[in-house]
Amino acid sequence: LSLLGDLRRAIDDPDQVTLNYQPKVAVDTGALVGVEALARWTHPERGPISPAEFIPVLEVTNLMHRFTERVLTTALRQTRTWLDAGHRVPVAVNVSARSLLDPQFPATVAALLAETGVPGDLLSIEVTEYALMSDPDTAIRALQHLREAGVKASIDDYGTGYSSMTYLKVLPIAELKIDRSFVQDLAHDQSSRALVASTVELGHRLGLTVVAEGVEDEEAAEALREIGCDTAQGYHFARPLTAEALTARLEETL
Ligand code: G
Ligand code: G
Ligand code: MN
Ligand code: NA
Repeated sequence: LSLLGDLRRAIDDPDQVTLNYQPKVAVDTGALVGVEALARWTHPERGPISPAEFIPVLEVTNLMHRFTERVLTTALRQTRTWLDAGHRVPVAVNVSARSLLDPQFPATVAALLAETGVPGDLLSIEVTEYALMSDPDTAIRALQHLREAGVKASIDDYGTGYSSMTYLKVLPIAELKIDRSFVQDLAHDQSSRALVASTVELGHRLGLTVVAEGVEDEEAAEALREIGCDTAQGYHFARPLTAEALTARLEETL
């Protein structure tokens, strides 16, 4: 039983690898400000396999590049479909360290934007602190190239990795995404609240947008409003949705 062999065959199969889209909303109005694309793999015999299980397998092989390209292609085609239907939906794609540090990555992104005709400012990438810190010079160069194409970068799971003031100073990023471990108990835990409030202030002072992920209840949403966080994402607002379900929501709010 080889997960990697199965993955190699699954990557280009639209029945096996699909994307869900989880809404990101403005904390003050609840309006949709974008979506995060999340990969889903339905194995023909084993059923659904979580990205938490298969991404680490891909990450140690060059197959990761093909997978990232597949996810970007699917996400940008969907963004194009929404644009054609009159919906401007910024999409965020998770990009692993291996893909971000691939010297071809910025050119691949630029080519996919050109091919789909999606404006670069409708795409952002979510990268972890680990991806940024493992080879900061290469990461900075990649982020600068992407920025020239209008593509913004977000630090995912912020606060759980190698948080360093040095990289906040030098990295061309646009957004901090506070890890859900700090958001889930925000309303009841004074330390979490202090950490989230000071991260929001730090982000704002650096000119960054701050997103809270893992917002699961109204109490956390209310605390984020009091703190002045910009954007929220989590089951309280919406679960990751199929493209069809997200389209239905977009049509509802017209
Ligand atoms: O969607 P879910 O919570 O199961 O995702 C689990 C983990 O997998 C998260 O850390 C998420 O960032 C990651 N993930 C989901 N989709 C992708 C993807 O397309 N590429 C990469 N690199 N990671 C992904
Ligand atoms: O690492 P990353 O932030 O990309 O992970 C996103 C993951 O978080 C996805 O697997 C998604 O399914 C999950 N997720 C999204 N909203 C919530 C939430 O409110 N609570 C929890 N526990 N997980 C969430
Ligand atoms: Mn993410
Ligand atoms: Na995250």
